[in-house]
Amino acid sequence: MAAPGPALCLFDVDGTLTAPRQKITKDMDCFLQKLRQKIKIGVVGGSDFEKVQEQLGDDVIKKYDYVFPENGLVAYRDGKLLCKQSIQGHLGEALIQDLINYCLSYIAKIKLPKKRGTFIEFRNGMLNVSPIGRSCSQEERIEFYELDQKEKIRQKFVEDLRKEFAGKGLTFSIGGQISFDVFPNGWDKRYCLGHVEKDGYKTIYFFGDKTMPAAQDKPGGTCIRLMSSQGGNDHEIFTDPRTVGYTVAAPEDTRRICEELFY
Ligand code: M1P
Repeated sequence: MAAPGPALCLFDVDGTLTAPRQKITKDMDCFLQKLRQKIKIGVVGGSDFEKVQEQLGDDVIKKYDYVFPENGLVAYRDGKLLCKQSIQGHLGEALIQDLINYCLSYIAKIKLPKKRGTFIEFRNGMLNVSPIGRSCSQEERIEFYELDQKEKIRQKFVEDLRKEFAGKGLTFSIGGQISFDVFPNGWDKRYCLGHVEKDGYKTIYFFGDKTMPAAQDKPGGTCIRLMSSQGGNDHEIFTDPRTVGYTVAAPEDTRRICEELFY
């Protein structure tokens, strides 16, 4: 049963509202719009705004009270842009270039069954790094993901980066299937809570699929989050005292829990 008072439901996207990097189903879309008649709803994803739109619809900012791409480093409320962070402004050009150059040369040295294009996606508040390249097909994506689970390609890559960039205040976060995100420490999904705090919610529910800890955090230093079978980029917001967290296994699970809580 939901707690009394004004409440907000915040949902992760991949694995929580949709299959990874896929469009939301009609059923789930309708369900969320009905839920919105009872409670405010928002989404917080690691992906950038274009990908959130691809998955949740071009009119996503009209369908959700809050839309937080890139962990909330880009933020929309009530259909309007609230803010956009700048990673280059925060880290400075020298560090950004060292990071990009290092990643590109690391990728150049590894042999994979397939390599495609867009190895680094420069976003507003983060860099997204993909050893296979973001322009791979869906089949190539799954092939890489299965290989990565066996050979820990991304895990080894972020372990290496962690050593190389120790003390630079960077987080390396594996949240999806073919890539990892790099951003300043603290710019994880908790970042979006700063935008909703002042709106006076008594309860902020959070639903995510990658909520398990997988962390080796070094205060003030480099933070690395390694993906265990379920660990990943929802962990910090899930355990934050400002949220009531729910772990889900798939969109159907999200729906079931919402029905139990709000109907
Ligand atoms: O939302 C989780 C992740 O989704 C994508 O990951 P991938 O393409 O590797 O499956 C990316 O947009 C990533 O930034 C994001 O964290």
